[in-house]
Amino acid sequence: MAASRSATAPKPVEAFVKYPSPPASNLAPIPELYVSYDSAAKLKLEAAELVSWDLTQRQVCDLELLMNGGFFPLKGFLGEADYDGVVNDMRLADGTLWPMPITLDVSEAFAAKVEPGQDIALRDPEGVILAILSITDKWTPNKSHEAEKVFGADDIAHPAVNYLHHKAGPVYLGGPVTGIQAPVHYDFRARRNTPNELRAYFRKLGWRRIVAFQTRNPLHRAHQELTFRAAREAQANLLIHPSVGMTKPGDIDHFTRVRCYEAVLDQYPTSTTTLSLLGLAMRMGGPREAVWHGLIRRNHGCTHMIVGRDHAGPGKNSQGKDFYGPYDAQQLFGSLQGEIGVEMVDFKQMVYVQEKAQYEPRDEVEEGQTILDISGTELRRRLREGLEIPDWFSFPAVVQELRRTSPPRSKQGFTVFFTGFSGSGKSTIANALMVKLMEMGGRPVTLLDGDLVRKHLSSELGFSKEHRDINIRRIGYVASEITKNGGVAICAPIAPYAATRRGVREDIEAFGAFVEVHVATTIEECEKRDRKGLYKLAREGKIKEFTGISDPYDVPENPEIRLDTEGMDVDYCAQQVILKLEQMGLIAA
Ligand code: PPS
Repeated sequence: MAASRSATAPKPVEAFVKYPSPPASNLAPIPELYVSYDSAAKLKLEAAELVSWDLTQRQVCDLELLMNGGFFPLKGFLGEADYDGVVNDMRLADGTLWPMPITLDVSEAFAAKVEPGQDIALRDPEGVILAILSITDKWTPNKSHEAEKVFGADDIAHPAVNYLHHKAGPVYLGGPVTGIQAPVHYDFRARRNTPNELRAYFRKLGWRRIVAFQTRNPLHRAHQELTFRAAREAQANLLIHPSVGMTKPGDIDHFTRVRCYEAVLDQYPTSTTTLSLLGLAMRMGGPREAVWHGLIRRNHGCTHMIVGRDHAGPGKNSQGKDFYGPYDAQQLFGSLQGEIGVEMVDFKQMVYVQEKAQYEPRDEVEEGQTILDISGTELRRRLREGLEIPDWFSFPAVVQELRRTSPPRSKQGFTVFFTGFSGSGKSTIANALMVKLMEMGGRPVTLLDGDLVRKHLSSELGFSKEHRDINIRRIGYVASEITKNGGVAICAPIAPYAATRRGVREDIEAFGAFVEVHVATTIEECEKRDRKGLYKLAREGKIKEFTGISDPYDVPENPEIRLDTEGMDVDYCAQQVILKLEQMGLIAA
């Protein structure tokens, strides 16, 4: 049983003072939850004795903003009464506006080990102790209700709802946090600022009016025009404040984005513009998220915030319709801006007017003028296929950065995943394919053959469902790393379970194409060939759990290719795969 810190050390004052409202001026320091440097060293030793929770990536982001005042007035992860208020009415139990539940979700097994009244250590994924949570509440939330109220629908097409149901643990712990140290970031350190660092910077430069621009995308010309106009309209200095914690799955990674921001920074007047990175884990919660962003920007010393079209939009729901109206966020923000403490600078979508060779808000374009626009999806398609991205749309330096990390498909990594019975011909065709791809050159090719993997990676595994799944997930992991780094992975296991194959597909498609090849040789033909004599042994019961004889095989429903090998030579089969790769744009014609 873990010791309770309250029994051994006084609670640090900073974490428990009630701060009813933000400082009167946007330039005064905002309260943080960190203890002093000396107390931190002492507390760390005590915390090492406590039961500890290893924070997820999202929880690290949330904790950092809790500790540095970015989530002021929160003093920790929400307890149940505050959670109920936030979920149902966007308000903490004392009535303060707060639209987003900031909760510490944990597993059932961990929850069973701790009780309210107990202190636990919060560690980052490397095991570094960042904070102590003094648990006041432990409860099992109704996640569907949370999804409905906070995100407007219990629909897993919404990234945050998907996260809630599939990634977040089932039990929430709440209570005040005592900050020991900030999470360490090794990237773009000079560009990361706490709310108090930004406030001090604004103070130093004499900036009293600051308009924040929140973004999760690279800046193109439309954004530049929007930010220029916003700064002019608000007569304010500009803070480009991109979220670099977690954004929408599938977004351009923050490393690329920050290089893009840096590339366009010299387009802005240095004396009135600055760039700072915000380690926020976004939820894509549209209107509620906009209000949340406003509070966070207020805490960072901003007086204004730009709210454009479809702010923090999650995309389409499972019926193919938008989750929120394009200007819902502006409406909600506008109705609450007095309480948020930040004035909204609202904009309609900016579009390029060809005749005027300039950007304008869509609602200001005169009739008969030609509007040009490139959507995010279209931009990704052009990058993928190596097509032109016009100058009116973006800056050459930005396009160059994007092309570096999003090369056309013919230069990206991919995985060819053969599946089929033992003796179906998977390995032979996979080998032929490997040689053909090596002959073409261009990318490194790795063959992860079933037998070889079992020898080198999975030698301790047998053929139970559990072991087969572990084996395939290992292959999938290695293939996803190869794909991520621009290589070709050719896998050739039996992989009898559709659900496991689907999981591997999802892992790999995050980095490149997944080409499933069903080697559809019938079990009768495989048994007739019986090249390794295994079918005979399986029939005699000397090999157990033999796929197709005494173990199941889920026939792939929609593979990219189905190869019928009977009567076909290996070369022909490998060539069919090459043709498919060409058709998918994975190898240059
Ligand atoms: S799995 O299900 O994907 O993990 O199987 P895999 O790693 O591809 O291993 C299949 C090879 O192991 C040999 N073997 C068996 N196969 C199926 N069932 C049982 N019980 C079994 N025992 C041994 C067999 O030679 C398979 O090789 P291939 O290359 O498929 O013929």
